[in-house]
Amino acid sequence: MDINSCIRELKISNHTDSRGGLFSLEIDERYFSVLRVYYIKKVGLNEIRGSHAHKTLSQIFIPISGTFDLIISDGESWRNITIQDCNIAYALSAGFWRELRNFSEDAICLVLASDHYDENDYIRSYDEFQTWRKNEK
Ligand code: T46
Repeated sequence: MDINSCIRELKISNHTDSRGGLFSLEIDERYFSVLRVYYIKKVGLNEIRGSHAHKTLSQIFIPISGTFDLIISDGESWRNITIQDCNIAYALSAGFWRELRNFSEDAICLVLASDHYDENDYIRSYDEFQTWRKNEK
């Protein structure tokens, strides 16, 4: 899989009415089962979350509020997606480097993960990630 197809946009449905906001996302269980949920919020100015790759974990990033950048690498090229539309979620496949940067003060990112937490699934050095990618090909 290449850097252009590793991210899929998923439409979040907006059911907002006079009572307030309600947003939903239907997940196709043939492609993704949710085994864990976590969220990131109150990230300080210039702080970076992520900066690692996952060997097998797939994730769906759901922007709840605010803006931030999702930066992806395949070990050679980089892609920057500025997330500012709370009506789109992003499904990221395993095997890609990710960094989350430039969080606005009000940014909240909900993440659905395809597996339980496992530190062995992380590659936390970019050099190691590049070597791992080459061996995976
Ligand atoms: C990812 C980016 C976007 C747990 O114990 N359980 C969990 O489910 C998670 C996500 C983390 N932790 C512990 C492990 C560390 O001791 O929380 C601590 C901070 O985790 P980490 O440094 O991995 O946090 P981020 O924000 O750099 O990365 C997280 C996810 O770990 C990662 O999968 O893609 O968000």
